[in-house]
Amino acid sequence: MSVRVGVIGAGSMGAGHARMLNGQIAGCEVAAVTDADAGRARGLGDQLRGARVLPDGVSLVRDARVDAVVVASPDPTHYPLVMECLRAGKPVLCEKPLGTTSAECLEVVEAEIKLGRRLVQVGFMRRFDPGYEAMKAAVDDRRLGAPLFLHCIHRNAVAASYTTSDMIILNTAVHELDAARFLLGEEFVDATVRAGRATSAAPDRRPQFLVLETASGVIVDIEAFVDAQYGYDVRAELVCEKGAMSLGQTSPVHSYASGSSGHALHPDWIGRFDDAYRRELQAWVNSIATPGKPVGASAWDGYASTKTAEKCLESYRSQRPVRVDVGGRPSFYDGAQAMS
Ligand code: ISE
Repeated sequence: MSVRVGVIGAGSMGAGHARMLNGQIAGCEVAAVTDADAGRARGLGDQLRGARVLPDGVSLVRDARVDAVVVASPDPTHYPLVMECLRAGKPVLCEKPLGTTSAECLEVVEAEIKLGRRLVQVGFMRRFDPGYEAMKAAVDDRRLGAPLFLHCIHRNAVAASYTTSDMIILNTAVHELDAARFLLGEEFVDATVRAGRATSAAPDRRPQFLVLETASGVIVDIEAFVDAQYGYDVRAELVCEKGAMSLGQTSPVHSYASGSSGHALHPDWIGRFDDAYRRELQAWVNSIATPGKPVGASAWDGYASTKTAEKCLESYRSQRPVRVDVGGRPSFYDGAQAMS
């Protein structure tokens, strides 16, 4: 059976997902697309074999010829559309964040538990990146002993002009918050955030430096800087009792020219995590075909990462350490990939 996917949002993320689903992912077809900008939706629909262009997200979710939904529309639309998918009983892969507040995310968790079926996957694509997967395997089999520190760097070359200091925590560093939860298999208990001075390229926002501690005492630090100019640069080094491990380079060649040597960087996350997006979509489609085996970040993960990011924001504002308590994960989410 081919899963008939509806894609909501025809911006760079939605269009990217739709094109991958259309040609590179087995077991599915793009049945419908929609976007608040009808012209943009038509433009995307024209590139995809057999995809209908529907007027809005709600009609796409309710459409009888759509089996599963990808939500890649603007952040404030995520929560209502995911709730609509739960009402329709359809699997949904929602781009992060699951909601704009942890309260919204918790409502999704509660609605999913009430429904009694795992239908929500959150698009934290790094869980499907081979580098993070290898690190997780090393943590899980303890080949390097217990983890002690996780050092993370998240630099964007450029950011949209409307990006604020708050968004650097809620929208950018939240990837590391989820990746750390995924790697370490535990929640955070404490967060301290210091904002650096603004860069002349973006005087209205401040690079952020987050230091968190997990329940077992692993220290995680995250530099989140969205105006780095030179390229998209994501790094992570895990220091354990008997060794350390860091993400490898993403370019296939190392070049030597004009007195320097190095590897090329991607301009943004779309290229850097291309492989992770493809693997994420394939795993999602496979999980729909074999229900009962959910993959990737769950609604609980969407909630816990947003709740932790909100606590980091509190620390940024107060410039004080803040306790983090996301509460106990409901047993409904046992066996989820993050906390196996
Ligand atoms: C963006 O929304 C993403 O999800 C990217 O992965 C991240 O690098 C960027 O900072 C965010 O704005």
